[in-house]
Amino acid sequence: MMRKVCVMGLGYIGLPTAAVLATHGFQVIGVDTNPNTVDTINKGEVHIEEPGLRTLVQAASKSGNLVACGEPKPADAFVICVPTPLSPQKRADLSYVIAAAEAIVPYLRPGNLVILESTVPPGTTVKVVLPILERSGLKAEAEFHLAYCPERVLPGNILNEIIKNDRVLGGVTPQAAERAKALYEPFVEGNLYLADATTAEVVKLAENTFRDVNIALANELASICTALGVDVWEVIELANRHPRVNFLNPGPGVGGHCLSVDPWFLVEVAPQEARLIRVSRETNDGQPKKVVEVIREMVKGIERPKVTVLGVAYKGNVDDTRESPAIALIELLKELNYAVGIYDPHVRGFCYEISGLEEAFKNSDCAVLVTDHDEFKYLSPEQLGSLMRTRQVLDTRRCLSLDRWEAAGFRVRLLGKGA
Ligand code: SAJ
Repeated sequence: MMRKVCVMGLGYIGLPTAAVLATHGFQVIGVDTNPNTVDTINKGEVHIEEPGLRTLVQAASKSGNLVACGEPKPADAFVICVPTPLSPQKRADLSYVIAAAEAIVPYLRPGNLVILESTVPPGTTVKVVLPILERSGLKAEAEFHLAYCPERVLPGNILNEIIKNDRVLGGVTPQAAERAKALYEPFVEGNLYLADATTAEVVKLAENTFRDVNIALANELASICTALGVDVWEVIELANRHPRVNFLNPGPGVGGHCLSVDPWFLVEVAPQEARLIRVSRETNDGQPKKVVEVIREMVKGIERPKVTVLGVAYKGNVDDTRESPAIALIELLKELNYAVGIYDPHVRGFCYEISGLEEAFKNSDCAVLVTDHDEFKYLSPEQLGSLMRTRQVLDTRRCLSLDRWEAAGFRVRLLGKGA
């Protein structure tokens, strides 16, 4: 019987996982190296924005089943949910995974289960994590179990998807996969598919790569349509009426800690083969520059133009700015020596100053919608237009009702629609 679980890392994946396990009868020790995170969670508070998470963490914490700590404690299972950042050389930085595995070593006991959930290059579970855990003197297979069980949850809908989604459980041995099943079965309503660890690692990367490559295709189509003077959004809407076609949406670029990072882990292990994957990454990374080209055209002739950036989160209705295309976009605008006003109702900490809505629009020559937060649909073009020097707006997500903005005297542009 598994009762006690140590969740290593209390971020976007670890905290929801710890809270869900705790509200499904497990005794959970949430481990994080950041003392502020530990304090916040022990007060029943949360340090990240995710619908329903605060309530769940409060319930878990009140029940006594979730306790946060700076280091691990002996447990039946250890679940590693730490980040794997991308190095400047576009390779996986495994330092957090290695540190978490090393932290488990002194606590590993015969019969324990260790699960890696962090996204990693294929081979990491067997070649990196397993040898570290064996430093405990225990042997994998005979004395402890190790599995790779990738998360699949969509930020913004994590608590729903963590329960409902199917999962792939990749055991270093078939017994390890079976043991992993015993941990996930109590709370996962989706199907649980057993595989080997390396297969599960590739499955995770393949999923996010699929999405990234398809977004790159939409972005490339947007550039083609702009050159042709047609509207990519209309093209996609009509093409998607075909029973076997399903385009994703173009936009200002692909951000977040998953799609913009994970495909590189496949490039890392197979640089010769992963050609389409690399070009797709480069296409999506090139989108902020495309957006800036449109802005340049719009503000041509205006001296020291000011641009208002609406939204810096990597996607709508989240507070996460990791790898957000807004960062590259703002950098490019600053390089051009433009003044930049930034507004995002969801984001607190950011590398550039975020102001109030009115301040961001004051004397502006062009507003550019980067993130499709719901709030932006309800902005008043009349009110904001009266603050601006030049009434212009560029929508990179087809989020705004541009008819309304046009009626308020704006010159409007939609990314992917030829002028
Ligand atoms: N985006 C577009 N066009 C689209 C869809 C998305 O430009 O049509 C952009 C978004 O604006 C954002 C980026 O792509 O900048 C990524 O957003 P997303 O909503 O596609 O995905 P993430 O990064 O929030 O979550 C993904 C999900 N993966 C897949 O759908 C295959 C999620 O299920 C994974 O668990 C998550 O990565 C992860 O943690 O790996």
